[in-house]
Amino acid sequence: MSDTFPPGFLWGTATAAYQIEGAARENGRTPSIWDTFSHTPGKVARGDTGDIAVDHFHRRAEDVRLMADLGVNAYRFSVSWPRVQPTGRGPAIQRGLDFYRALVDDLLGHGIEPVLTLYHWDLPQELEAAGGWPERETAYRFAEYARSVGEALGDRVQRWTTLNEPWCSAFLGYASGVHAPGRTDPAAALRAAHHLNLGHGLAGQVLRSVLPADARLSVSLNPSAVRARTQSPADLDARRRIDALANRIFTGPMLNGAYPEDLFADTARITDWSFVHAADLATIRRPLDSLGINYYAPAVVSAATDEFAGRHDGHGESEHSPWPGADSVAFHQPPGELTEMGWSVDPSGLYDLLMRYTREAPGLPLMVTENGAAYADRPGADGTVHDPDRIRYLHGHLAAVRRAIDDGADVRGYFLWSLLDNFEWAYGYGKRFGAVHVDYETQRRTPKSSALWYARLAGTGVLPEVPVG
Ligand code: IFM
Repeated sequence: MSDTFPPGFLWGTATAAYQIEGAARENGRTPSIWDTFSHTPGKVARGDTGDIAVDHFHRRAEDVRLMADLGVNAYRFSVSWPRVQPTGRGPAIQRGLDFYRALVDDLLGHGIEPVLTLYHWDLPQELEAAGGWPERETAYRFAEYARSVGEALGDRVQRWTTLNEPWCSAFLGYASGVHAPGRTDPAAALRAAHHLNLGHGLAGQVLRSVLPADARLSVSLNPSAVRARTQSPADLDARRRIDALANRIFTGPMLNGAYPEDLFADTARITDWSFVHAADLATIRRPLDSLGINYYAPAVVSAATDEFAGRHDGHGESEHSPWPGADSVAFHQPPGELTEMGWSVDPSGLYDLLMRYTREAPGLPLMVTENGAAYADRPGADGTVHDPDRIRYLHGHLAAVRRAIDDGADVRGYFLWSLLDNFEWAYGYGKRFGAVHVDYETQRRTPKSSALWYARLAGTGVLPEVPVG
């Protein structure tokens, strides 16, 4: 296997607005569902919020210089919807757009390609008050917001992503409730999934009409590399159910213009899916220029026999399942090494997903838009931060990407999650995913050894060895 990546490969880092920006009440920004959720006692560990986060809003220039020093050639960030369109309707406010314009100009000035995500989970609270993603209207509001951002930044941003991980928005937000807005209504979660799909399609339509012809459109999914615990028919059926709810519910309409029939059957007791209008599917199936894949760990499932009953969750702690219609499925901890999130370290899941979408979406370039790991990193006495576990994690996953390329996958880029330690949603600041350490008291940034290792890779396109010790 070659350890050299193709020329032109994008080497990036990724972040999301609510996780890093802070400045939650500045320049006309209003609360998003995550502001409301994080300020609700008991929803986020230690009561952490994104009010200040890592103060990226004020440290933008420093953070871009940090990236330039690492030698990455791309940066994936998200736009905060309530910063540019505070009520979720009507004209965008210039002050909000100015921040992203300045960010993009800084990036371009350092030769770093901006990769813009429109929605990384921060729905304006006013839209949630009007019903949120379970309501069809939210998809139209999203398209209107996409138009404003497209018109404002289309002259300088070529790569556009509609949604980040719509599975999390729909099922962690509306079924298990571990994410904002914290609802626990399985029927609402399925409606939300459809309206996220519709929002993706409508926004894609609008973006194509306002962006230059060479703009590239994508979506970032977090498909589950789901495996059956045994090859028994019952365990294989458990796998099929989770595959439908995690993966095909999005790729079905987006890539093939149809929801899977087995999904309808599995969820028939929860909803009749009458909220899907006939014309929606053609809208959702928009030609994409690449498919973004976010990957951290595989899932192992079985039938929920008595022995395994109640292990319905794979994401966060809730008595409510994020898997509507899959009560008959149990989740298992795969054996082997775990990250600080309790997620297993298994690069073969990434390889499998890249090969799967190579087969299922022939001709569609792939991009690993998130991959990384949380570890309990602490500065040493000399102030440096050594994170050998993260280097091993990254090395293994990048080797899997390289192997997939050898085997025919058209992978065009890799984005390390994350540039900086940041607000890890319901876990607050307790989990550190950054290649750059952030001291949350002083906001001091210190590149960890993984950042320096990644810089060598970005600079040469050749996978460096894992340092010994
Ligand atoms: O921090 C998140 C990110 O916002 C979305 N993908 C997974 C990451 C790690 O949990």
